[in-house]
Amino acid sequence: MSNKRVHDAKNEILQELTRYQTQDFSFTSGHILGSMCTQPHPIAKEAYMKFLETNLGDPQLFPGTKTIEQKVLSFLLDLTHAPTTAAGHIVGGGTESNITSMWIAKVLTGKREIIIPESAHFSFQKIASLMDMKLSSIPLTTKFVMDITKVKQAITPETAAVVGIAGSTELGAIDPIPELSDLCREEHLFFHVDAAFGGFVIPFLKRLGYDVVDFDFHLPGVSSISIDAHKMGCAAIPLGALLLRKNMWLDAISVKSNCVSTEWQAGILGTRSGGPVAAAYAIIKYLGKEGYTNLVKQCMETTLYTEERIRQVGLEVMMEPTMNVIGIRLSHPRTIVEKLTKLGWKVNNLDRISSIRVVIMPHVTKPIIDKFIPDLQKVCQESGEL
Ligand code: 0PR
Repeated sequence: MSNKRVHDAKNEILQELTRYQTQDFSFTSGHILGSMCTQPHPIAKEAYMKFLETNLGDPQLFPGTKTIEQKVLSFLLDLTHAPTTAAGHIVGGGTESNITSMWIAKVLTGKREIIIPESAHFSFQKIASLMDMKLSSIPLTTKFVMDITKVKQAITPETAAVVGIAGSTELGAIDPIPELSDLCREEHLFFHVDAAFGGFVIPFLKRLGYDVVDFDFHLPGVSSISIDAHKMGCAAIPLGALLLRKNMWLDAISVKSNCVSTEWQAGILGTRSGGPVAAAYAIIKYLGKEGYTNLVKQCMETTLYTEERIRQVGLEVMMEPTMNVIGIRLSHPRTIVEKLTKLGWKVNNLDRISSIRVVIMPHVTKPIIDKFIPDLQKVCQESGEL
């Protein structure tokens, strides 16, 4: 092909891609109020592109990228007060972390029952189906957290693990992790904390002086933690980690690997891009704990402002926000979501608890909320919610 024809073909393909891309919502629009992800920071984007060809499934081919992976894990282990015996595994996100953790619990205990709160992320449904495990779903208290007395009653000789959530998908609620930790310690049970969202929020809320529940390895009964950098960590998708109290538990999910440069490979995936790991490292290093504290401060202030504005128009919030997630109580949430979508706003329908969810990520600012509230008020008046 001539240079001109190559150039034209390239342009045509890129134009086609742009046509598809314009159908997508973009975080820059400021209208995405229902996502637990945000626009990756420019430094994360640049780092991602730089490591596009790397494969963490073959660490001897990419030892430099492997070192970056260890550095990301070290930051996360430090953030969660992990003991020196701890280790971590980089995964694609909360779903993969939760699956991997329950895989470990199943192998270590040889048992199949998992005790989860009613508010658990739907990844546990996948776990039950994939690994032939049985879920025992615990009702919530009026504060939308796991009822500890019901957890005690649900423990059986077949219990493989108990799961608590530090930042629930629906409302950002934090289960009574310290009490669950004590209980699991007494009963010698594997205790997994799903902090996919809250893991990058709670440590910084604590630094800011907010009174939040402990959730991490400080608590001796916590066995493993899911934490996602592609949510409040502002890294690029996909980047999560499963953190484990004991590094030897990685053996439970390792197999002998032929052809690649390591003898053993841990986890679900084989080939894994180093791009997201480099992106996560870049943003972690760039922001540091100080930078994340400022981000969380900003998100929390906007959350409290939003809560106030919601109450002012006469609507009710599901609970006082613990973190940057707000549930708004409605009789017909689906109708409101549809009407808001027509006005260009993306919020989530929480049919299960008759409400809608707004997540105040770093791209959601007070001026955006000032535009959103009148539209919310209008659609609620039209629909008889107000
Ligand atoms: N655990 C918790 C507590 C979660 O909230 C989520 C996802 C997961 C695990 C699973 O994480 P991955 O989706 O990374 O595997 N919660 C988000 C939610 O349902 C996922 C999400 C994010 C959905 C951005 C939409 C979106 O635009 O809201």
